[in-house]
Amino acid sequence: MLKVAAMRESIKENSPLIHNITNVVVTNFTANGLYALGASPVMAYAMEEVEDMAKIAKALVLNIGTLTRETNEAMLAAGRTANAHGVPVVLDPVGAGATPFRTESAKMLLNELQIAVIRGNAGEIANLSDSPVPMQGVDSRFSSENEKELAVQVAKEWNTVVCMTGENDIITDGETHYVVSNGDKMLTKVTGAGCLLSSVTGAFLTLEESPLDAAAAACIYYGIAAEKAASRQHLPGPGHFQMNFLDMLDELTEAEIKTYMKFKKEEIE
Ligand code: ATP
Ligand code: TZP
Ligand code: MG
Ligand code: MG
Repeated sequence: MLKVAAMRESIKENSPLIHNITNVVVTNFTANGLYALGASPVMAYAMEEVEDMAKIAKALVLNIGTLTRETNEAMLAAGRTANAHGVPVVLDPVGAGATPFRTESAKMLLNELQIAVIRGNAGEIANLSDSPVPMQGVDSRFSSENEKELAVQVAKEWNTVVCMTGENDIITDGETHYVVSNGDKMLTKVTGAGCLLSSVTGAFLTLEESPLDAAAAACIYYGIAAEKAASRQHLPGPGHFQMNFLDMLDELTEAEIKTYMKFKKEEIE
């Protein structure tokens, strides 16, 4: 059984440092979301310091949302240091497939680094396979009847865990998969919902769990917090949802997690 509540308690107790090289859109939301969870965020991008920061972090999150040549190089340097020091690395391939620069950067990082978890929407994950699909900027307009097969194929190809999110989240290492059904459509009305989940996944990766279990637990915790935030009375729209959601990332109780968690775990034949 996945010990989601215990994992969250452990994050709160240890307050792990999460080094984010992320995009300019979501920086503040990501930092606040990590604080609400109980982790300690830092954003550091300069070539002069990324290696020093990655060395002391407990997880590194690479997010290509507003990529530049400089941040691309900084991500590679930080990732190499993290790998050398046993610091787990999450890749969020934001908008992979929308432009060649993004696709090539994501594939370069996957080729050069050991990535513990790739967290992306279905379109982004498809664009890391041999069968590219069109993207509308950072949003996925792609859906497939063979979602599980796609996630498994990409996990095997890059030898990593894939966390492919959407209405259902599919998390797989190529041999086992979780399907997590927690979440709320309001998450698609707030920018950075995916990016923050990637950083929250980084926080769960700091524990003594496999990357597969850590990523699944992150999706469950995050999805329940969204459900609770959306079900609060007097919800005029996405603005209030975003605030409620930060509150719920902080407040969620063990009893609520146990009551509302919705997932399946299956071995792949
Ligand atoms: P996109 O840019 O396409 O919105 P993203 O990178 O923001 O992608 P999402 O796939 O939207 O990432 O996932 C972010 C969170 O939103 C995840 O927790 C996921 O479960 C949740 N989510 C996304 N779509 C839905 C939906 N239709 N219903 C419930 N939860 C959803
Ligand atoms: N443009 C570049 S990065 C970004 C936008 C709108 C944020 C994407 O956030 P998410 O979490 O993938 O929806
Ligand atoms: Mg989104
Ligand atoms: Mg995204």
